[in-house]
Amino acid sequence: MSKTALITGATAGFGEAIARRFVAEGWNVIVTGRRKDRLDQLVLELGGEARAIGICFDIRDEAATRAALGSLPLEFQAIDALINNAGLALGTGMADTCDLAEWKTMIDTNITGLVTITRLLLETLVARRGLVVNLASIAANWPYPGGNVYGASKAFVRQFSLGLRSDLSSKGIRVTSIEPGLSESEFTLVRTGGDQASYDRLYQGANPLQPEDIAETIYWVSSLPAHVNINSLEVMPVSQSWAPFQVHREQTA
Ligand code: 8X3
Repeated sequence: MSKTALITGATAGFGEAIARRFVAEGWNVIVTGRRKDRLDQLVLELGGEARAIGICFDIRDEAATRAALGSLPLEFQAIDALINNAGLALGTGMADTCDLAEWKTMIDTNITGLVTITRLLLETLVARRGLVVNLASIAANWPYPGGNVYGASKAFVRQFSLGLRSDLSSKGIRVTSIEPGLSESEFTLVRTGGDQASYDRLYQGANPLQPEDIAETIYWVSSLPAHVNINSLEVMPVSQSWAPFQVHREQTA
C-alpha cells in the first residue's frame, strides 16, 4: 500500500521537485499552495487524483489550513510524511531600512504557518510513526548581511525541528531539518521582487543547487531505515563556502 506525503509550497521549486521525486518512488502526494492553476497542472502531471491531490490555501491562515485539511478525501487522510517546504525570503535590505511588513510576512509564513500545519497533523503523524521534514536554510546557521528576519525565521525552523525530536523521540516519529544553501529556484525571484537581472547575477557561474538535488536529499532522508533519524543536514553547492568575518573600521584622518 502506498504511503502519503503532504508537501507544502508545491507550486514551484523545491516543492514541485519533491512531489515528483516521491511520486516516482510510488508515494501518493498531497500538494499545497496558493496558486490553484499550478496545483492542478502538477496533479495532472503526477498522474491525476489516483496519485496526487492539490489543496489550495494560504498557510498563514489557520482557518483556511484547518478547512483544507478537513476537506481531504479519505484515501489521502493517512499522512505518513509532512514536508514543510512553504516559506519565503523577502528582500536583502539592511535591518534599519527594510520593510516591517515584509518581516511580518516572513514570520507569518515561515514560522506561524509551519507551526500551525505541523500541530494540526501531528496526531496523525505520530499514530503512523511518520516523518516531518522541515525546510530551514544555511541562513539558520550562518548570519549574513540582509539575512536578518529570514535567517532568524529559519533558525526557528531548525530549533523547532530539534524540539519536536526531543518531545517525540519515544513515539517512533522522525523529524529532520534540511538546511540548503545557494539554490536556483523561484525563491530568488520572490526575494528580489521579480528582478531577473539580480537572479541571473546571483547564479552566474555558481553551479547552484537545483530543486532536484534537495528533492533527492529529502527522499533519501525518508527512505532510511525507520530507526535512523537525520536531525539536521546542511547542504551547499561545492562552489559556496564561508567568507572572513566583516570588520567595520572607523575612518582615521
Ligand atoms: C536560501 C539560502 O543562502 O540565500 O535559504 O540564505 S541563502
